[in-house]
This record gives sequence, C-alpha cells and structure tokens, in this order.
Amino acid sequence: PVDFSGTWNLTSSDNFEGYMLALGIDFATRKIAKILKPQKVIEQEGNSFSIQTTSTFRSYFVQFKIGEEFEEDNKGLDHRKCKSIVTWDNDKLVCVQTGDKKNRGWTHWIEGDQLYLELRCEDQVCTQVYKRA
Ligand code: RET
Repeated sequence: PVDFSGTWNLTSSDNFEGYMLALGIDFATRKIAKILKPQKVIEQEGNSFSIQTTSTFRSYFVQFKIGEEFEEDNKGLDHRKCKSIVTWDNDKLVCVQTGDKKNRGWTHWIEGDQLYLELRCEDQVCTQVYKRA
C-alpha cells in the first residue's frame, strides 16, 4: 500500500496561475504565491490523513478520513466553503470539493520519490511535483 507520509518540497508547478485565477485569488496574492516553494508535511495513519502546506507567506492545513465528507473552509486560499470528500482511485488520493466552483478538486499520487499534486478548478488544471525532503 502507498504511504504518503513524510515531508515533501515543491520542485515544479505548472499553471498554478490559471488555478489561482479560476479561484478568484487577487493579483497581489497571486504574484507572491507563484514564487513560493511550499513544503508539504503529510501524516497518514490508516485512513486518516493530515496535510500541512507551509510557505513563508501563508499556510494551509487540512485533515480528513477516506470516504467521510467534511466541511472545508479554504482559509487563506479563496475562503469559499466546500463539502469535500477524499477517496482512493487505486493508489491515487482523489478529492472532490463541492461548492460554488465547478469541477473543483485535487489528486495526489506518488511516483518514485516524487509526490504529484493535480489541482483542478473549473477549466484549469495545475500540476505540481514535490520531492521527498
Ligand atoms: C498558498 C499560498 C497562498 C495562496 C495560495 C496557496 C495555495 C495552497 C493550496 C493548497 C492545497 C492544498 C491541498 C492539500 C491536500 O493535499 C500556497 C497557501 C492559493 C492550493 C490540495
């Protein structure tokens, strides 16, 4: 079974700008956010996850259990509340974030020592790659 636990550092990010625009993130925040190199600290215990995304500017914390819907506040991002649910698709973690924005969600998977994150909102897809610290 896959274990996402660990500390991961961003190495590349494609179309984060488009994703942030789709979320309606303001200009000033986008300019700062796109030069950040966030770090993710993931704790996985059975079906329970916590994911801390940390940067010098702002951070975001989320925790969930597989298959259990939760209220997500997206505090520090776009602040829109979502009903979110994360499930397994084989070895991929797939989150659907139901709210005002269509087609919102993300997928996490691991290839070798790299963690991939695909962020989706409306017609925008951002792909980020993280390397194990
Ligand atoms: C930062 C900086 C401030 C602006 C934005 C950010 C985006 C954070 C995102 C976090 C996603 C977290 C996920 C957790 C689960 O794996 C970096 C906080 C917009 C998009 C998907």
